[in-house]
Amino acid sequence: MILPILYSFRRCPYAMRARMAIIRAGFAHELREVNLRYRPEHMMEISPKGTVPVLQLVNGTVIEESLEIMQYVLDWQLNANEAEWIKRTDEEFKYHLDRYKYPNRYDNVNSLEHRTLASVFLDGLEQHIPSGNLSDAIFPFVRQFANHDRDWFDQQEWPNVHSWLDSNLSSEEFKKCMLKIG
Ligand SMILES: N[C@@H](CCC(=O)N[C@@H](CS)C(=O)NCC(=O)O)C(=O)O
Repeated sequence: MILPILYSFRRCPYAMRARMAIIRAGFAHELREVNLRYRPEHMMEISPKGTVPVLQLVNGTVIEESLEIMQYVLDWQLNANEAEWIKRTDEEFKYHLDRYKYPNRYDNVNSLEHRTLASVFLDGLEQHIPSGNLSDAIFPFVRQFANHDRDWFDQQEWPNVHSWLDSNLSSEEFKKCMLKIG
């Protein structure tokens, strides 16, 4: 049987949100794990920008943005609040997360300053814990932030964020999302 193809990378937060949506929707597909150093020829043909996730439907349509994959498989129309939180996640939070985690990849970056700036986002999230699809779109990024220095993260006064993240990480769906293939 020919199935839609999902090119993915297990630890990529964008790919995780797409896989979570696919699991929730029960969307039948063929999962292809990608080594980002040696991207498959077919993936580069259908999506030359070279990022994961990429979903190719059976009719040949290619969806190459994680949020669009979520929206397609879940038939999800974002409301204004969801759109705003996703924008903040993908732009503001991700920007500071990358500089917190990988300061050496940038010029003149102080990792801890970016941890503080990323924390502003988490202070906001603490007051507005997301649910449903929105939660799936955000938590893989917060997971990455938390894992970078778990001791520090655990000491922060974000009780709602901590329990929200824990329940996402221990869910059956997330375990399925992180299963190793091949
Ligand atoms: N806006 C894209 C971003 C995807 C993205 O940047 N994925 C990373 C992996 S976490 C990637 O493929 N990086 C490879 C590269 O940029 O060369 C989306 O939402 O799907």
